[in-house]
Amino acid sequence: MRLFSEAHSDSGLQNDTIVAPATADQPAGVAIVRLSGPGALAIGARIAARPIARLTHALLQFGGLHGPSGRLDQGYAVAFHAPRSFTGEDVVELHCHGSPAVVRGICDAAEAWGARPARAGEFTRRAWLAGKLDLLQAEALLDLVSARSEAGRKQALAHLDGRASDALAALRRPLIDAIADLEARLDFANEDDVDDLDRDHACDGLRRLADQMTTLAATARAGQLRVGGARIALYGAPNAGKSTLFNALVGADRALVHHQPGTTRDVVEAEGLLGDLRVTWVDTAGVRTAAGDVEAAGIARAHAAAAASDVVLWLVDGAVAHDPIDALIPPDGPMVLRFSTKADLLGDARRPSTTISAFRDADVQAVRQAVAAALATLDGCRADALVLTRGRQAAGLRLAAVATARGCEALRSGAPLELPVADLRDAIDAIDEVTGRIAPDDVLEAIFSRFCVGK
Ligand SMILES: Nc1nc2c(ncn2[C@@H]2O[C@H](COP(=O)(O)OP(=O)(O)OP(=O)(O)O)[C@@H](O)[C@H]2O)c(=O)[nH]1
Ligand SMILES: [Mg+2]
Repeated sequence: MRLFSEAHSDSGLQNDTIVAPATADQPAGVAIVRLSGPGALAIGARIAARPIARLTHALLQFGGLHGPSGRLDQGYAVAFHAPRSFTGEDVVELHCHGSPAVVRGICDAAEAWGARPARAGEFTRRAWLAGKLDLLQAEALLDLVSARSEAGRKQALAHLDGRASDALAALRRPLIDAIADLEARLDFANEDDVDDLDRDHACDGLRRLADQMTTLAATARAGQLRVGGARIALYGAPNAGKSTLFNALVGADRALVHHQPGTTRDVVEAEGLLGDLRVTWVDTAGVRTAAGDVEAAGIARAHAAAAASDVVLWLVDGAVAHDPIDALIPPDGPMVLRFSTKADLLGDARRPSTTISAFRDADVQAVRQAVAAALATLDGCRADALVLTRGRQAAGLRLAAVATARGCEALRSGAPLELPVADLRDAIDAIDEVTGRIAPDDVLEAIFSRFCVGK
């Protein structure tokens, strides 16, 4: 367990210098290699072949970029002097041509001259150690870097701007006030000028606070949908038309289609956008009493994929009188939308509104709209509402709510004031774990290890 204040007591600065590409490992117009730490200016100056004193803060300077064996490329060097940098340390960025060979050459040069390769998330971890951002913002940075949808980008930016941190601070402040009030009464219990404690009134305030915490915790599902995207599984009996509809939804011929039942065996996935949400469409094997081991294994995967999705599109073959899957119970958990398929084979009179044909664009659009509406229901929050984005954050807030409610009950029951004080301290600790003011090492590891190297 590391206390945030301890992390800051040595100003959070590390004694070694790290290097990594800040851009993706692919040919591109430009790539950026980033150095951070006490040796960053000296190493950057050697690579840029100019005196350290000329590495002015935040000024891009053009020139040759060099390694121990000579010139590697031409590009820009820019320094950010501590503490005015992302990590709070001295930072140098080298903007080179985006070729994997050039990037490798510059990293090798930096390592030859004293830097070491950064670990995953190490730049952001250093920024956190220097107090540049809290854990919610570090998670938001990860989400922003990997955002593929408009909803994900907006959500990540709101957290990076500190909206979630502010909301937690607003829940923490009344806890501090309540503790201060109760402790004053403990300290000055015998003095006349301390008012009588209105336990019911104090308790009502704490109860409302606990409710606010529970409400905020409940937004995490919405945040996960917005940031992580949604999984939509196509599920049903063999030949129901799952793969045909999957291909139509994805807009590409991704899954094999055949009139023989039992065509799809593996789970086939494709990503796309639905409105401003990122969705993963999941095609699965037709579910029936399996004809053999291989098919049975595929059906087990189909069940697992359906159970792990947010929405199940349960397709029933509209062209056969009795679809065998009618007898099967849909998997628990996800929201189930049921459609009859192959509407084009039916007369219009026999066509209920939930009957669709994968061959008609308007029907495929209707399916997309139904899924979008289902996801909006699952989200359940206004588009501009502040929502949490991680189970970790929600779990912390639920703990805080429980401890606050416990404090409230202790107050109401007339218990000695030490008891509610201890409960409210527990609530504060739970909030502080969410923001990283108190940060257990395993939580830090779990958060930062999800970053890629260079972030
Ligand atoms: N007329 C018509 N035929 C369809 C429609 N959708 C699918 N089919 C046909 O139904 C047969 C089975 O389609 P698939 O998409 O492979 O069905 P599936 O549910 O993926 O089947 P399995 O992978 O075996 O579980 C194919 O011959 C498709 O051309 C539709 O909307 N209308
Ligand atoms: Mg199929």
